[in-house]
Amino acid sequence: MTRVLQVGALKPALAEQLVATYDADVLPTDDAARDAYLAEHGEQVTAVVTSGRFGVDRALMERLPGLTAIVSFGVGYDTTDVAAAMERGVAVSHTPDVLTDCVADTAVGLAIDVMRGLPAADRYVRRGAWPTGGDYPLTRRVSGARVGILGLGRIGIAIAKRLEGFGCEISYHSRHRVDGSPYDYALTPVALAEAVDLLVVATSGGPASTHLVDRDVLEALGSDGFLVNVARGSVVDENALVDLLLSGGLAGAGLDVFADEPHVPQALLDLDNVVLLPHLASGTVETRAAMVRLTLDNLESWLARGELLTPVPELLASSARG
Ligand code: 8YV
Repeated sequence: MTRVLQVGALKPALAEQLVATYDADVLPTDDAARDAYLAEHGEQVTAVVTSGRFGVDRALMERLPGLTAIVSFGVGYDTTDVAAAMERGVAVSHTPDVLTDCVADTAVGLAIDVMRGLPAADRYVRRGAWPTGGDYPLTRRVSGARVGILGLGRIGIAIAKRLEGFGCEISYHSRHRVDGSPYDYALTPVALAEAVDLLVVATSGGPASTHLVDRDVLEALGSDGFLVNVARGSVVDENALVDLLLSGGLAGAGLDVFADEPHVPQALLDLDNVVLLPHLASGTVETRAAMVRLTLDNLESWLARGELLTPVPELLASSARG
């Protein structure tokens, strides 16, 4: 018997298909109703569909002893406890590749916006400041800038390729040096930040990368340096970021992600040299449709053949070892 459970709010197109095809349940959000659902049906649930925003933690897995797979929408899956899933033999999938281009496009957009001050200049025109204020202050050149990519995975590479087209000099830091990469490898995030004008964060989230961009890294980037983050808010020490932006220790930041979404620190809202986006990097009609499709295809393939199309890397690594 298959019982599919939706955990967290999902795109309507995905949620509707889950009901139409699998007669899926939705885990209630109210604590008492959730508890009652799990007590009554938890043992029958065989597959969970969720997203990177919600995920499945260890405590929820314990309430789902018959669970065989967690199918997650989004490339990032730091909200799902993959170690707990692996201990239980629960498979986990995500939706890589289909969103790479749009996320990379957004990173480049943020870089241009923040370095050239485009949103701030737009505000200048709109508030009628141009006729009296005259020429807008000079901004910083993107073409030819030295760019550091933190996390040279699929998305990091796509960002680097785009910025190569701008004549940028690319270097990177990743957990491991990437074989055959044409870009210079920096041994540490601090060394990378010291060497560049723009640091782009494109690493995956989760405990291993929490505050990888700490105060030291931001200080190394310095008062002429810019930060762009399209990864996870948890990767950057947001308090240190705010301090340095306020004190002039950093030139500016373009952020699609925050430590406590959807809440953005007031200090950031008050600054003119930051560009703030509501976690929209993959949010195009085309890419979201492809993400919905890949999520459904993973579920279908798991239920029909016991195979995930795009398992998370930890699972791939353990099957390669085993
Ligand atoms: C998703 C994202 O919209 O894929 C990711 O990791 O951050 C976004 O593209 C989000 O995860 C959905 O919850």
